[in-house]
Amino acid sequence: MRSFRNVLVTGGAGFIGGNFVHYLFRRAGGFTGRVIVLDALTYAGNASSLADVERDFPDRYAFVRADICDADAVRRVFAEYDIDAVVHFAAESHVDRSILGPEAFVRTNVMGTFNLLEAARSAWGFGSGKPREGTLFHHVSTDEVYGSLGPTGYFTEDTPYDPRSPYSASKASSDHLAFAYHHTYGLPVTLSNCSNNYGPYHFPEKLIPLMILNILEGKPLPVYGDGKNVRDWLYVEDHCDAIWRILTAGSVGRKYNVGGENEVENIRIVNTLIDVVSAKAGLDPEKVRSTISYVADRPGHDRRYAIDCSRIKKELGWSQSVSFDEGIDRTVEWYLRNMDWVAGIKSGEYTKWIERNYDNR
Ligand code: NAD
Ligand code: TDX
Repeated sequence: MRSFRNVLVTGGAGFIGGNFVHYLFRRAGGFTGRVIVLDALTYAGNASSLADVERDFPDRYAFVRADICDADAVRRVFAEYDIDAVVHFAAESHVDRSILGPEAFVRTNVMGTFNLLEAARSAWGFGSGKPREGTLFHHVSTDEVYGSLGPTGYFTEDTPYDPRSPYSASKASSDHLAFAYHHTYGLPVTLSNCSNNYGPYHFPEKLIPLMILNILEGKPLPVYGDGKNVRDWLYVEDHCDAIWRILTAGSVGRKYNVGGENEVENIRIVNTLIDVVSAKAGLDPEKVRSTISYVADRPGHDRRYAIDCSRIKKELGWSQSVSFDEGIDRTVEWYLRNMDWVAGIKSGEYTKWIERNYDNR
């Protein structure tokens, strides 16, 4: 088992990065190191999601507000905190936004990843001098790099890349860069391609939190196209567990697919959420169902994703631990109990709070 002293988590104020930081402190067996979150706090970042970690682990947690595209800032973090592992989540992550404004995706996902890889290579001495031992760069990626499936078949780690949106093309590019740094300079890199996550702290532009909040607020429920596109949903904690296993025991230079083995049509997700939210919030489900609104399809909308995750199961003993019913129940409960978090995100209050509370390095 590898162990690390100073883990740099980029994008730790976002959805999965934030859950991963919680996982490191609360669930990762044997982890006693320090976590340094580096996050630019874009619209999707919310450092208050980590307020409990900051309170409970003041000596083992640090937050740096910085852009991964800022080479000097990233270099300083490697030096100041003596980073020995990177878990790289920071990205522009929403497909619809990538269609409206692709440039930010190329900048952060491609140039930002390049910048981090360069900083790691230089700080750890790969490609020149004597490389430092005991380091690892884990790159977090998506199943969307593989393209779109028809009604049958699965993405394996050997499926050729075929990204079809600016988002997935930028992620595919970052995957190639990460492995190029491994092959060319010997940088110790691991990579994971995961399917759709859901759970706490999910930004309410994505299907599941958007539907939960629209149901509660009595707003229309926008379903793209015929609603029959299929995603493979995984509860976010199970993704965090997969990343932890790769970090500590995965083979360097290897990629791992992670998935829920839980294919669901979008319209079924919407109907399930209508039932669960209505039951918990005392709404009439049939009245809510009448607010479903079929809207214009997403341009280039990938039809189906389905992950074959047998490699990580076989090699690292990982498996999903939270069923879809249980995960949806927990997620809806979380949103009902954390409406202040939602309100903060929507008002931008937390962004202003963080600007008051942290130096802008
Ligand atoms: P998110 O949008 O919720 O969070 C992204 C975080 O990155 C935010 O905190 C944001 O402030 C930060 N960030 C953005 N640009 C930055 C920059 N230039 N410099 C520093 N920080 C920056 O995203 P997420 O859903 O948590 O996804 C995290 C990672 O996981 C992404 O790389 C994404 O591609 C990948 N992924 C996501 C899913 C999913 O279902 N959400 C599935 C598979 C893989
Ligand atoms: O309002 C909506 N109506 C709708 O029908 C929204 C927001 C989405 N959809 C559909 C589009 C997709 O088929 O629901 C499905 C899920 O959409 P998103 O939540 O936007 O996720 P997706 O596009 O599948 O991408 C997600 O999974 C892979 C993440 O956002 C990515 O970051 C991740 O890499």
